[in-house]
Amino acid sequence: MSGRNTFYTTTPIYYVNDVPHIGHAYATLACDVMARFKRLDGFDVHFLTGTDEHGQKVEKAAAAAGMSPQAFTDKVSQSFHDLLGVMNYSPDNFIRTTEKRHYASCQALWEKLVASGDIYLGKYAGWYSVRDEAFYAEDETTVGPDGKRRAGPVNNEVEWVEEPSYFFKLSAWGDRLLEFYEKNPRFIAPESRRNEIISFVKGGLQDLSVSRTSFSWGVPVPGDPKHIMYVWLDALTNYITECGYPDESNPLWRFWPADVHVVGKDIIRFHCVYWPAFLMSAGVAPPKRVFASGWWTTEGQKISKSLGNAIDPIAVTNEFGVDPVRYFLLREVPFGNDGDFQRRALIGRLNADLANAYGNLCQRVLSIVAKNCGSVVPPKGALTDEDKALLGRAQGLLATVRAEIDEQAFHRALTAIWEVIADANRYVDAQAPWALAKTDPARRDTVMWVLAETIRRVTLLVQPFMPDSASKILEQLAVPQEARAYTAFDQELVPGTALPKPQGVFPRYVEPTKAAS
Ligand code: ME8
Repeated sequence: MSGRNTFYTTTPIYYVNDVPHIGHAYATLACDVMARFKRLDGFDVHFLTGTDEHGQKVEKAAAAAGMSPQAFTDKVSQSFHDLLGVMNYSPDNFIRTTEKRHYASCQALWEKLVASGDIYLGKYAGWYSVRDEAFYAEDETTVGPDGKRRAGPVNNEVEWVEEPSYFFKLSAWGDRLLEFYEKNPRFIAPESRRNEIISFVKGGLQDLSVSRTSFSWGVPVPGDPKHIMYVWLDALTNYITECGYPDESNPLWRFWPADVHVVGKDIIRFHCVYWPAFLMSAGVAPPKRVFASGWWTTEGQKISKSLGNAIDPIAVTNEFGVDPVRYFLLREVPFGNDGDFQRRALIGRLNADLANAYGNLCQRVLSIVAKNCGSVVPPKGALTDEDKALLGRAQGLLATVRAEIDEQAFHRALTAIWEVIADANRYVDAQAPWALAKTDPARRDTVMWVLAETIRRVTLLVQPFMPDSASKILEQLAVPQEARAYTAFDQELVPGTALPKPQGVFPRYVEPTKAAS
């Protein structure tokens, strides 16, 4: 074992009832940035994503597609797997709940819950939303003008269900959950979600139905296979299946408890109430943190299949490039808030932040170095206060970005980095190296060294967000692979190092002109 600090982050596992859209790409992006940052920062990282393949919703979607559930899930799961390449994600594994090891893990957890005395057989009579795969109390539902009863975060339809069911004694866990939230103030973020969960638990918990008998696509209950485990009990367990549960001698068990489960705001009740209660009942430590991301709309509208307005990650990255889309998603909206995906805003950021600010800084600096400094890292003379100020701000960025990443405040990390980029652009204008070429070439060289060194530091921090673009820029600064981790953050550029020919990394986006008139 490595002896390094571990970091384990997970995405929600995606239902395979539909193909992925930008909303699905979002949680995985946040995890990817954290995983990449932590790897560069010396952590022993495990990053997990995957697909949630059981339950009534998936069974119905398979039937509607005229396919067997297994063939259907194989097909749709592949489209989520393909998304990893499309968005340049770097998970360590992709889990599917139809894997054998996952059945074993769910059944082992079930047996622990039984042994704890938290499972009993009864009969469920109440409301169920197949879309949410969630049970709702009568007072959580409302009947709309169309006469349909609805409930839940997106007001999906519910149906009446009456069937034999095993229950988990969730009602007995309220006080222990409240105590757990109290002792672990970082467990639920952002703060508004924490308040929402605490008041839900304070309102009193009902026992939770954890098996169904009206369909068969799922993990059978040990010893009573007519019962299929509730899909959320099955799905949540994926996070420990990955670590080898119940075999705590599995080397991957070192990653449990997870550092951050990233989830959508619609599924926090499952992650912040049910999941820690199941784990505590089974004698397993709950995760350290659950961060709830907001939801994307597109051009002001809810993303919906019927409107056909879902942003397809393949189409949008083909048009704008992977890195600009990654940047936009995390820069445009504070993580945790809802956001509106507007094409105009994406183009605005691409041109202003990437092409004009960052791209132009790299381009100006690297082309002067290539043309006027002999294509090598220029010599560094005595530093002025202005030089030291800029270098100091770039140096201070690592601590700032590290702290923001630990809060999942990606937009603030990016804002801090772009402030230094703006400082560097102002410094170029103020120092006017093109004028120094005639009056004081040695000073010009120092200015160019300060700029190249600032770009190096900034770009080391851009790596987790825009890996390919950062890599191209670091290549142009001849920063070798082994000097790109944060242990090498203070390893300055060495004057005289030969540099390759510079090339633009962030072209401006120009709307394709309408057919020539
Ligand atoms: O909930 N914007 O799966 P899922 C942002 N299988 N995020 C969005 C979004 C949008 N427009 N639409 C969906 C499930 N999401 C369960 C998870 S975890 C043990 C099981 C997010 O495919 C949504 O909030 O319905 C959720 O976090 C994720 O996509 C997966 O949704």
